[in-house]
Amino acid sequence: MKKKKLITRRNAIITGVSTIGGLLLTGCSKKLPPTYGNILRMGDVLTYTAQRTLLPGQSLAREYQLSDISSFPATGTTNPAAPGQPGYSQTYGQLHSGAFSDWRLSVEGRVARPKKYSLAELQQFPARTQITRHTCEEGWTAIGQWTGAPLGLVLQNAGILPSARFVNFYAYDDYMESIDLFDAFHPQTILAYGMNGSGLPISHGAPLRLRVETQIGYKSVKYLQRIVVTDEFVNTGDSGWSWYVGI
Ligand SMILES: Nc1nc2c(c(=O)[nH]1)N[C@H]1C(S)=C(S)[C@@H](COP(=O)(O)O)O[C@H]1N2
Ligand SMILES: [Mo]
Repeated sequence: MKKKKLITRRNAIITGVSTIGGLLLTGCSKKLPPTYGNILRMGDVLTYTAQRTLLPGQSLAREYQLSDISSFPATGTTNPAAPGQPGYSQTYGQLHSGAFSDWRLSVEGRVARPKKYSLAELQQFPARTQITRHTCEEGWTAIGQWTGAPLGLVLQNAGILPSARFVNFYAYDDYMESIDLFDAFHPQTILAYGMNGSGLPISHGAPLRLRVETQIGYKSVKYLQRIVVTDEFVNTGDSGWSWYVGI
């Protein structure tokens, strides 16, 4: 019987480690994270390098069946419309009072056509629905169904420029995260307005959240306000969390 070669997480990390030397020698910076050299973010080098080496194509995260959908806790900010709650935003409160009809997603930075998209406009992009497992750094996972516009299509619509390298996401609760273009154009990276067949509830990021299925839960920014495309890495590494957290 032929032995199947398993790519385990451990193997992946080992491969990553042995590759780093090679990458450094050849000066190939494409496979090093932008946080390279930051001692507090050394873990990025392992996960980023391992993933970029082992998954050169756009491998999909596992998708599940409707019957696999589980209960889904809401964490971090769960209601920016509520005064006194963590992440409260008066602007968000007003938008929520108006059923988000005045809400717009601004797409700006290194794009030829900066734009403010309404929810209706985002819903006109060919929608993608996916049932995936969310993994939180706090140690829980949950399976949910997400529907939204592929981020890559929206970026193309705004005319992403050749110099673009990172996509930064800003939320109403002052939360911020960024991803590189490899993850931004991943087919499962979507701007989600639907969850489990309904509109996105407030607790899960209404009216629009990011879903990055190739990375850990904190990359999936809720309550989106602004997307800024940059040609330089914007380091907001004060949270203590790694920038790159592939799963
Ligand atoms: N704007 C915003 N996005 C956020 C957070 C947050 O506090 N604010 N928490 C993150 C974390 S740590 C996780 S695990 C998920 C939680 O998503 P959920 O509340 O829908 O389960 O959202 C991520 N996105
Ligand atoms: Mo999380």
